[in-house]
Amino acid sequence: MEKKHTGKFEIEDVKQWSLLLLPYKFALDELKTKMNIMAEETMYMNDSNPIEHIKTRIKKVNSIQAKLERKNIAPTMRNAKDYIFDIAGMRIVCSFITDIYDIYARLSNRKDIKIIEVKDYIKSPKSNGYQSLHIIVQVPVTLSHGVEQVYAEIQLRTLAMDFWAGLEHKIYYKYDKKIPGNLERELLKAAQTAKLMDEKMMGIREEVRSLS
Ligand code: 0O2
Repeated sequence: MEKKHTGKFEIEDVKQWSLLLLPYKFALDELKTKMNIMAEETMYMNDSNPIEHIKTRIKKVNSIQAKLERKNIAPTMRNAKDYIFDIAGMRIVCSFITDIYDIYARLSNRKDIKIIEVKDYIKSPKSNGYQSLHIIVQVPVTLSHGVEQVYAEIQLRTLAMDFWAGLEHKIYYKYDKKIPGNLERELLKAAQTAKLMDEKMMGIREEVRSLS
């Protein structure tokens, strides 16, 4: 009898969380369209695409709850909405660092996207070497009951930064979040190499541009 009740409660719970997550999916759909229009327009005007690829994800319910608990906040749906700003996540990968800041400047000038917070891990990389530009935005989403302002996190990084972050992420989980010291040092060196590579590639592009 008790088991049946628990089961029913869980289904209701899952339904409620799915409902909560729906506007975040719509916010990502809106953002994706806006970014694709921006990239296509740039292609026509400058003959180069600032975006290599875009990935989106909705944070899993257990990750949302774990993040709230890490912040010492009760893992409720209300708190998820009020305190977790990266439920909707978009990762934009560019070839060059200048493209990242161009996209950021364009986002800042838009009336339909509100910039809430910026963390520049390119100018100030994390101690492990992690680099990316993180922007928390609010996007209006029109629903049947009206317009909802939905938070999303946009991460902008180069191909080299993305390559590094992808490997570091795998190693981090392989070693259960405790990367051995020698690998940490190797990763830091790799991050510095990625930074040099990004600077070199940018220099080459500028040289080619100045010749044409
Ligand atoms: P997932 O699965 O990628 O979403 P805050 O909200 O400020 O209290 P938060 O969210 O940790 O704290 O802030 P921050 O620094 O903006 O980092 C959030 C996301 O950036 C992470 O999301 C990662 O995607 C990425 N990130 C940050 N630091 C690192 C790092 O050292 N290595 C790698 N590979 N990625 C990093 P999640 O939620 O951890 O995971």
